[in-house]
Amino acid sequence: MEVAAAISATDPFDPGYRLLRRVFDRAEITALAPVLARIPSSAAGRRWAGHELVALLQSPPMQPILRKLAELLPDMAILRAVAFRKDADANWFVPAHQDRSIPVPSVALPPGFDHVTRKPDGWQAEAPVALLAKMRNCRIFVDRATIEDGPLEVLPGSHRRGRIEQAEIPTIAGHWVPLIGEVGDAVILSPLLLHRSRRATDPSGRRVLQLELIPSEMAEALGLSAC
Ligand SMILES: O=C(O)CCC(=O)C(=O)O
Repeated sequence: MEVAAAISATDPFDPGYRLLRRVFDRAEITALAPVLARIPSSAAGRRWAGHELVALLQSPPMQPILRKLAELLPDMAILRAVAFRKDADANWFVPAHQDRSIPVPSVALPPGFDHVTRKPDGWQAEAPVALLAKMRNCRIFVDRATIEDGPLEVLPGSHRRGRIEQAEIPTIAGHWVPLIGEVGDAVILSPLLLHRSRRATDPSGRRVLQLELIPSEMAEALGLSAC
């Protein structure tokens, strides 16, 4: 027990997320404008998977971002990109949840996957917990996100519970942490970490680019289309 506590005290990822300040500089973020302009005006977000993702990842503004990402999270491949914007026209809230569904090439699911659904950008299915535990989401702060912007909130340590049923969530005690940050900050999260997002009380239009990563060798072994 003491050994376990000592190990977790030295593991900066132990809470299930890590907030990193000023990973990207302002010029790198400003260069993303054409990418982010593709978020529909009244919608919360825009997703890229499959061929569209390949095109996005090959675009010039993404190159400095991808180089830094490869240093932060080596030997991982990007499976999906999502851009979120929360403003006065799209001031959404998301109840607490885990991100358990990932893009899959077809309904012929790899072992351990289930709950396949068809999305406008392709198929997605719930991945097994052992795989999700190895995946990471990297959220890049394109704009400052203050407490008034309805920032992402996380429940530290909740990723260690594995798969959490929706009905169980209200019974889980803990202190929710708002992830507020400045342009160019980034947060790396386990997709199993419970997260939520409330409506903005004073929306300034915060945008986030989220890149969802899987260990490259797992992507290859499972035949998942990763770049
Ligand atoms: O950006 C947010 O506030 C919430 C996004 C979200 O729910 C998610 O990343 O799954």
